[in-house]
Amino acid sequence: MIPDDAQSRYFTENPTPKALSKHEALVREFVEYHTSTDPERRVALVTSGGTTVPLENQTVRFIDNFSAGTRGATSAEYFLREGYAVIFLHRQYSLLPYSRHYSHSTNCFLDFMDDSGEGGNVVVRQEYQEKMRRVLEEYQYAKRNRLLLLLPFTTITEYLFELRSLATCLQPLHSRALFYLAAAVSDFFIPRDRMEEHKIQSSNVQDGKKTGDGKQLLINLDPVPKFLTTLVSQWAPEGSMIVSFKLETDPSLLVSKAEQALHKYGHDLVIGNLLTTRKWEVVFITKDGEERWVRVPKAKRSRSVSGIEELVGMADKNKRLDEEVDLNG
Ligand code: 9Z3
Repeated sequence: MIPDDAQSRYFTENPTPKALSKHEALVREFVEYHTSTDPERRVALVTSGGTTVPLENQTVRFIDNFSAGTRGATSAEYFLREGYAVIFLHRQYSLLPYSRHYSHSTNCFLDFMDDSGEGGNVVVRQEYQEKMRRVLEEYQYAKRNRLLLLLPFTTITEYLFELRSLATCLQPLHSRALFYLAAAVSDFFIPRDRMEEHKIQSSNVQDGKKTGDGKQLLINLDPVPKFLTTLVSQWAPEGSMIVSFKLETDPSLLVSKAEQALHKYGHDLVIGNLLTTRKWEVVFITKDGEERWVRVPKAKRSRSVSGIEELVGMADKNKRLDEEVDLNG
């Protein structure tokens, strides 16, 4: 399929990210390493976190969204546990696999320690030893075996350039590549040719009717071209699996929007979630028309650090679910 005009223009009219060629080289090397050491190894490209829309080229202000990167970072751990090598394309400073357990603001890592070790040495407190040892073991295993590649982005434009290039770098993997697109992708952006170079000055804003002193800052955003069609038909290796997420706030729209996305882009799976319940329930919309809800039972919600990602993995593999997953939509 030929990319539409908006898409080709997007990549010619917006600047290539500075880190792109370095990231491409890292991904090629990662793919080569895993293909040569284990030809059966599957590789997941997990995208995670929010994408910013800068208002100025020398950016002081930007539009952002809420995503903390929990879904992506948590899911990456489960992919690694299932034997995948993971390329983690994430919003800079959002949550990362493994360290996410100790980086949440309500969960300061210092609270996990005290100075009760020999000679006053700082040690992990007794009650956290077991879990931290398990997390540490998994983290070290991933590091030792070069199973996790961390690549940061910040803006929506960086994200899209990265996605296009990295998908192409995964071509040698054929059906061993999996795309898991959990990043919260902005629908709107300011094209480079309309972006202010320097910090927008309050004295430069236009006359308007509504504000006290008659000034308004009017921001004119363009729609971000829809890239999933091209990812599916051109960038991603043939036979690879592509999973996207659909986020809504209105429950009455979620399923229909997720179904629309699946039909429009023709990929493998859309996982739908609502902003307020995303940690406890998701809906799988599959190619064969199935609508399958996965829920963390109420009693397990507050203490669930692993969260729904663990259940999603189980549901996906059709394992015996018992009372872990409530599948009644
Ligand atoms: C999601 O729906 C993710 O599950 C969340 C995860 C962003 C809700 P957190 O990072 O949140 O755990 O706080 N991602 C949305 C993906 C998205 O923007 N999809 C695009 C769309 O819906 C298409 S790829 O149009």
